[in-house]
Amino acid sequence: MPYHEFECSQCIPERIKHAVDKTKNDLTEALPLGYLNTIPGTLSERGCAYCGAKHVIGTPMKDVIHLSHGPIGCTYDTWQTKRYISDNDNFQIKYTFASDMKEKNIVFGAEKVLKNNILEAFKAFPKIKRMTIYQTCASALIGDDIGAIANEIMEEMPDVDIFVCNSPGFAGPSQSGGHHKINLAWVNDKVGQVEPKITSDYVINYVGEYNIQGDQQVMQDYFKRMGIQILSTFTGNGSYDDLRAMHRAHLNVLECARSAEYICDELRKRYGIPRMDIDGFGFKPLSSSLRKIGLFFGIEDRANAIIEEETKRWKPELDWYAARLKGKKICLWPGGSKLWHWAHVIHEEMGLEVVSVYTKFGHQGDMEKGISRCEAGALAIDDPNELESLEAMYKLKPDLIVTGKRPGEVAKKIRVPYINAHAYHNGPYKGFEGWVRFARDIYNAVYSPIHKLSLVDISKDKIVTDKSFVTRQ
Ligand code: CFM
Repeated sequence: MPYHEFECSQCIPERIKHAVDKTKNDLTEALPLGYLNTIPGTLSERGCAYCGAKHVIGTPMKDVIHLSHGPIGCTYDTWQTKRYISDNDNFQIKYTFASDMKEKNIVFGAEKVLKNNILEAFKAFPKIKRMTIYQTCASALIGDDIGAIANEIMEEMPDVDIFVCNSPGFAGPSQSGGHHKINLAWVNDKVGQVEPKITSDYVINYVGEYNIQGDQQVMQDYFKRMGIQILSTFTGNGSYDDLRAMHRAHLNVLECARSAEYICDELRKRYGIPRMDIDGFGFKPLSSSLRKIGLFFGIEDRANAIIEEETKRWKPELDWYAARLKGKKICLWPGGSKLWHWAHVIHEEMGLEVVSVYTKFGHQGDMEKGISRCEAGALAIDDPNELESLEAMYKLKPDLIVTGKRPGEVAKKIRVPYINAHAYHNGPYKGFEGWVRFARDIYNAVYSPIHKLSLVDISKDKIVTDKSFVTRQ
């Protein structure tokens, strides 16, 4: 039965076209609406455009003081919820900086406060000479000129460089608006300022890769073994000055197109650097990605050698998990592009049945790719709220969902195990080894006995309340 035909006394009429199932024949009915403003009152799971700019793309840069110009809550609420690690002792994860705007700053302006904060931060960390500053709703609404302050500081302190990102929370329907803004700001303001040392005939920017629990480092290892120089990574484990040299790469290798296709397209237009979309998740997509890069540079043999070696090493482990996961029902509920990176390959290589896909902020094209890659009958939802995801779980009875912390915690209460799609559990999940780690986390989640401790069991025909375990009271 299609989702919108479920009996739902609280259904919001505008939401009906945001959920469809894959068996719809009429093409105009086959895709949920996507990337529209959230309907007020639906309690969306989305993040804001400030969060998309700062937290997804800006802050994985490793050798930088990342400062928010706004109330303390904006930076606190975007701090340490994702694990974008780095090889410089995780400076960018350990510290967060904010100008801590208060009511009086809203009335009288906060430019002086900001300037003092910048000086204080550089004084506290004298080895760090690079800074990013993020506008928030509060500082945008009162019109503080962050760019002017940054220029003043750079004149006073010639050894520092500051990047300003004007992407307040309201600059788009979701975090995706912030991705767009920071992509363009970086290419406009910073690319072309540093001349890199070229050490190979094969030079790439690795783009749309955020080093969640080490994804970038796994992939970097393959590229290095192929003799490829990674000029910069945008932005996981990436260095500020390397990213100012992006204009010198021969090829942009793009992982997450949702968040970073904009900068690739600009680099193609302005500097003639081609864009190649790749996929580091799953043995087959990863193998063809490495081969594709090899083909581009005429070093396909090097790619093949790595694929052969890694497959031999890791495939037996993957198959062990796949045999035990076969037929288990999974909901893939990430934010944007992971939905279509995972939908087909998790079925083909781990044997799982994808019964639902959703995206918090993906554009219509992301959903189109996602839905085309999963099984008939799968339920597709755009920008769901908590009630909708609960209803979907009751109806579909998945063995597992892969999603964020908020829906994940709700799922646990009704005996549905969850894996964190955004920060991972025991990642990295990219690379051959990473894909096996993902399978292992899924296996551990599906078979863990802990879920029986929940009060609600949705695996029964009716929702039952089993209180037998609370007899200690
Ligand atoms: Fe790209 Fe991402 Fe994603 Fe994304 Fe994200 Fe993320 Fe995600 Mo969380 S950049 S679109 S805004 S792959 S933070 S690393 S996991 S929602 S599916």
